[in-house]
Amino acid sequence: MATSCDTVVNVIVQPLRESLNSLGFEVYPLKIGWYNAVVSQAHQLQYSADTLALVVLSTPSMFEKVFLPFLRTGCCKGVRDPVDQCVAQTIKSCVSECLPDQSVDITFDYEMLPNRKPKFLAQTAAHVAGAARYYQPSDIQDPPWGNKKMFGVCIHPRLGGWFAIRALLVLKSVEVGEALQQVAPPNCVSSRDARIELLERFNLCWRDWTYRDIIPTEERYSPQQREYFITPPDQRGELLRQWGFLPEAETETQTSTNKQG
Ligand code: B12
Repeated sequence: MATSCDTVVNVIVQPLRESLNSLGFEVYPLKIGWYNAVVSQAHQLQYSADTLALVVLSTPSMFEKVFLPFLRTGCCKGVRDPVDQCVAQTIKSCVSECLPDQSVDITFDYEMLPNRKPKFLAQTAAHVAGAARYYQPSDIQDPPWGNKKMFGVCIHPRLGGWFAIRALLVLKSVEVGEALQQVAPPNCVSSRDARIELLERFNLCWRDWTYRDIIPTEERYSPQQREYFITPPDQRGELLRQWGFLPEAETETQTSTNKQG
């Protein structure tokens, strides 16, 4: 089905966007071809270049709007990572409600291929969709860290680093052709010095979260959300018990990754 941008955005994407926005998520459209144009062969997504995809970000309010209510339902018992579980459940249910007639492949940030590569590169997807600019070490000439391996980081124009990239939705039978125009993500960390500072914070002291405040932001994680993500994953079950979301003797909730939001 070849569709004009207006039709796709208004008729297909808008209901999903509104529904996820109300729950603390943001949704940005992209074409698979934009993503495949920049990643290496090993990371190519096997869809035609004009296929419509959506990248989904969680914003700070997701914690209060969706995660705390999810915990109150008692669904976190025995779950490996309660946030991942909650996000997956929310996105899947919004997709089936808002896109009932579409065939949608949903991939989450934590999903890996058998060769242990991520199923999609979340930062690249966010950048090509215009959601958050991906600052990569390769953008900086003669970096002060020399040949040391450094990871890149996305910065959102309104949220700085206070967000996570959660999922890629591919609408397999929607081709958008020339109608969907690519928008560059705002370049909010523009000077070389600021970019060096950003990458150093993200790589050398990411646990203090100062990379998230590299620019002034409209929203941040609440004290309760910070407490949750700052707690090492293997101790989050105990924290949920203290908060009253798990019964006293329960030991089932185990999280094995070292993941924050
Ligand atoms: C594996 C992984 C890790 C590994 C390795 C990191 C890495 N970047 O390789 C480890 C465990 C170290 C890690 C740590 C952290 N991670 Co991590 N991690 C991931 C994960 C699952 C995959 C990343 C990956 O393997 N990349 C592979 C490499 C090869 O990709 P790449 O370097 O970007 O290379 C590609 C681009 O350069 C692209 N490309 C080439 N040319 C061009 C040109 C342009 C213009 C563009 C856009 C792209 C592009 O092509 C290359 C591939 O061919 C992602 C989620 C995901 N599914 O993407 C989260 C993710 C990157 N992690 C994230 C975070 C927050 C962290 C931590 C802070 C911990 C945490 N979760 O709180 C730490 C910080 C890093 C540190 N100092 O240790 C966030 C980053 C958010 C952001 N704002 O950018 C992500 C996106 C998860 C999320 N849900 O939001 N992580």
